[in-house]
Formats: sequence, structure tokens, C-alpha cells
Amino acid sequence: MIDEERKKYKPTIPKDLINLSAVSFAKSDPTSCMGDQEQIQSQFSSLFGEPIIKISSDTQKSDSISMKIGVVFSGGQASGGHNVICGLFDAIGEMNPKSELFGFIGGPSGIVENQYKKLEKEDVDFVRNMGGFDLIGSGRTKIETDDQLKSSLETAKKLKLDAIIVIGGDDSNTNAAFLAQYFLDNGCTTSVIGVPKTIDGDLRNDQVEISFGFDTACKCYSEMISNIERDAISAKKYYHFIKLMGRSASHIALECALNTHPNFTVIGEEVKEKKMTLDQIVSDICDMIVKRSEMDHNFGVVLIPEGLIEFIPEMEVLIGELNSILAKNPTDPISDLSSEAKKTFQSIPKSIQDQLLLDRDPHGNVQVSHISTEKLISQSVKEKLKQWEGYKGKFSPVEHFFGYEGRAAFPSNFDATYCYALGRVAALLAKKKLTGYMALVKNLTKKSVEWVPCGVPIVSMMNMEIRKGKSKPVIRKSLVDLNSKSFKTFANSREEWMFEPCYNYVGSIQYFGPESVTDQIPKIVQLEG
Ligand code: FBP
Repeated sequence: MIDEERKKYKPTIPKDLINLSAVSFAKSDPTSCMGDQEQIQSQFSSLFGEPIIKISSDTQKSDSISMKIGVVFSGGQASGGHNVICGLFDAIGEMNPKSELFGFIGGPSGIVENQYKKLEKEDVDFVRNMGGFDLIGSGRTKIETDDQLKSSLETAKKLKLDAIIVIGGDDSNTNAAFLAQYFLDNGCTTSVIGVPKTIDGDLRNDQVEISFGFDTACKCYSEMISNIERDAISAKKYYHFIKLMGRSASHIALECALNTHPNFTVIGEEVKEKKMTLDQIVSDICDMIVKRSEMDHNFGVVLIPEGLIEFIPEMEVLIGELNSILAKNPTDPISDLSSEAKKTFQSIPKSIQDQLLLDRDPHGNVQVSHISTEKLISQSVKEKLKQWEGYKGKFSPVEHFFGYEGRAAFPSNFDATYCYALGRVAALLAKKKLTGYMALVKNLTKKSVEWVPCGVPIVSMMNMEIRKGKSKPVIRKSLVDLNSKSFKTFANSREEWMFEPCYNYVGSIQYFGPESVTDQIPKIVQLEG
């Protein structure tokens, strides 16, 4: 029932994207990249330096050509993905009803293996304003080997595609640029266009104000966190340790903290900057617990970002050593650790030791995202409190992991509207035969009618970084900036949130009701404008 009502939601289209047959494309000066210009330019000789394209409504009508477009989801689910497809489908249909949209099945492997489904109106209508990626599925295959690139080109030729739209995060958009360059090098006219997706919020820079999915995910987590806060302050007997998704950056933890005012939030980037050890983080939390206990508050809420473990210097060393040792499949990996890493290993709880040794990804590396950091912290806090001089308070920890719960919810109004607009921008960039571009919408702090559509060369967001031991061109990941307004707002309030009754109860995402409630944009976007 509720889903049927939600499907009826009509995103307000930015004014420059209403009439797609009357738009102009203004070019900026040539762009460069985020660093390592020489290497980036040599890898992307045809894409480097392309201008930013600003799209505006125009009085002059242009030809309405029919197009064949392929679309693919790449990586983890993020709410709003289906609306990108809806926006794209509607846009190419409005431009010419003979246009066709093909969805590649199961992620980028669908392009390599030519597995697709022609999307019809009823398919698309079924997922309007719905979460998940189930219309066509997603996957984490990277199109990088010669064979994969060649097969992708064959698929593009067989289907006579005008464009392939890659809906993905930083890695997927980097790969989209490689595919675009490969197509150009091999005389293939199919454009490749990216769309910025990831709940993690780490695909963010001067051009990308926020990736889609972040808003809905944070609103879901914030609802659950504030429910737990209310439970904690009612029962007054548990400390809740909540790990939040965000593989590399702590944007989700920061956004949720700004929303819900928990007693303690660990920000991985700050840990790294201050070179904090695990023991220091644990001591800081214990310090708060002891002081709260003196106020008779033996309860609280602590947020921990998923990627924390790699920001802790000694854990980073340990994981790095384990990755190279485990690759050789030794019978006793611990004996090969340096004395520093061995000491760290021995200091962590047995259950986490086992996770480090047994849980490995397909490349043989430690599955960092699967490590129960919330348990590592809560168990270490428990151990430390036992030895805390003079501490007589109670400590009952409860651990949680909020991750998948937030990735496939009905998109918030912001994500639903943003994604629908992104789909329309992607259609226009395809019509203009631009390749290696990311479809973007800016000015997001304004009402959606004022949002500014544009296309930005993916290469302009790149620099060289070491990945799996090799220097590679990649889109620079955005980490929490400790000088940003959002971090400073958090830092200025956290002392108060530790000890005063400050919990902020946000309730669930609101899809119906006054705009002031339904159309809230992410706090970090509001603050950084
Ligand atoms: P993307 O970067 O692909 O959007 O995925 C992000 C994420 O949700 C992380 O927060 C999390 O670590 C990871 O996906 C989990 O991946 P998987 O779905 O493979 O378990």
C-alpha cells in the first residue's frame, strides 16, 4: 500500500531540465586534474582537458534523435538508483519515443558478458521512488583486463549503443573513464557517462556536492540511532556501541552525529591526523564513561565508523603486514609479524584476532569491512574499566552494526528528486555525444527547481595513487576534512553531547507532509553549502 503511494511521488524537475529539446550546452575553459598531470594526461590522451559543460534551458529547439542507451549499476546499493533509471528512461523517451533503454544484468559483468534486459515502461514504473537495485541488479566486477574491455566494446557494437551510463562510486567512475578512453582508441562511438553513487559520501569534491544514497542512508541510521538514544535514556543501563558503514571515510558517522548528538563519535580522519592509538581512543571513551557514572549516568551511545581500524596507525601496520604474510599461506602467520605488529595483535580480543586471520577477500586480503570494530572497542573499554583506579560504576555494553539497513530504503525526497534529475542529465550528455563525463547537478542547497545541471570530465577529478602496490589513476576519495564547517560544528558541540542531555530524536524519514520535514538535505551539504 505505502509503496503504491510512494510510487506516485513526482520529483520537481530543475527548470533547465524540463524541456529537453530546448537546451544549450555552455563550455568552460579546459580542465586539468587533481594532481600528477603528466601521468593522467598520458593515460587519458583523448579525455584530458575537456571542458565542464553547463546545461541551461534555451529558446531554440534541437533535433529529437532516437537513442539506444545501456545502463548499469556498479557496487553497493544506494537509494535513488532506480530513479536515475526512471529519469533516463523518461528523458530519452521524451526526446524521441523510439529510443530504447537496456539494463545490464548483475553489474559491469553484464556488459562484459552481454547480459541485458530491454527496459519497458512497466518495468520502470514498478521501481519509481523505490529503493534497491533489483530492477537489474549490481556487482563489483571491474572492467580492466584487455579481454573484458574487448568484450565490452563488442557488446556496445552489437547493441549499437549511443551510450553506456555507469551508476557507481569513485572506482566505478574511474573505470568508466578507462572504458571511454578504450572505446575512443578503438573507433567505437559509444559514449560512457558516469553518475555519482555511494552511501559512503566519499565521492565528493569541488564538482560533486554529494553522491546519491548518502542522504537516505544517513536518515535511516539516524532514526535507528535516535531510537537507541531514547531507549538508553529510558532504561539507563546500557552503553550502545554502533558501527556505521563507510568503508574508507567517516562522513556517515559525522552526518549521523550532527543529526542525533550521541555521547561519543569517533572520526577516523581525526584519529589518523592525531596519530591516536587504539589505547588512546579506548581511554577517551573510558574517561567519558567514568565521568558520566559520577553523574549517575551508566548509559550512553558511541558511534564508530566502519573504516576506523585502518585509520589507527598501529592497526594499519598490522593489517599491512598480515596482508603480505597471508598471501604466502603460512602455517603460523603470527610468527612472521614484526615485534611491533605482534604486540598489537596480542593486545586485541581473541574474536577480532580470528577475524583478522580467517576473514579474507578474493585477493587474500583481510576483510577490513567485516571486522567487528564495535566489539573491538566495547571489549577493550570493558577490559580497561576493570583496571580503572577508583571506578565503581556499572558497564553493560550492547553492540550494533548499521549498514545494509540503510542502502535500499525508499529514497528520501532529496535522493528521489536528485536521482531523477541525474538521469535526465545523463540522457542529455549522451545526446550531445559527450564521453568520459560525469552527470552532475549542483546548487543543491537551493530548491530543486533552481538546481544546476552539468557534465564534468571524470579525468578532472583524478590523481595517481598506489592501489594493490601499483601507481594508478583514480578519482581522489574525499575524506572528512577536519577544517570543514561540518567537522568544526561537531567538534564544538561534542563536549556538551558527552555530559548534557542532548540527544536529538529525528524519527523516521518523512515522505508525506510539509516540505520543511520532507525535503531536508544532508547536514554536511547544508553546512558546507
Ligand atoms: P559502494 O562504495 O560501492 O557504494 O559501497 C559502499 C558500501 O556500502 C560500504 O559502506 C561497505 O563497506 C560496502 O559497500 C559493503 O560492500 P558489500 O555490499 O560488498 O558487502
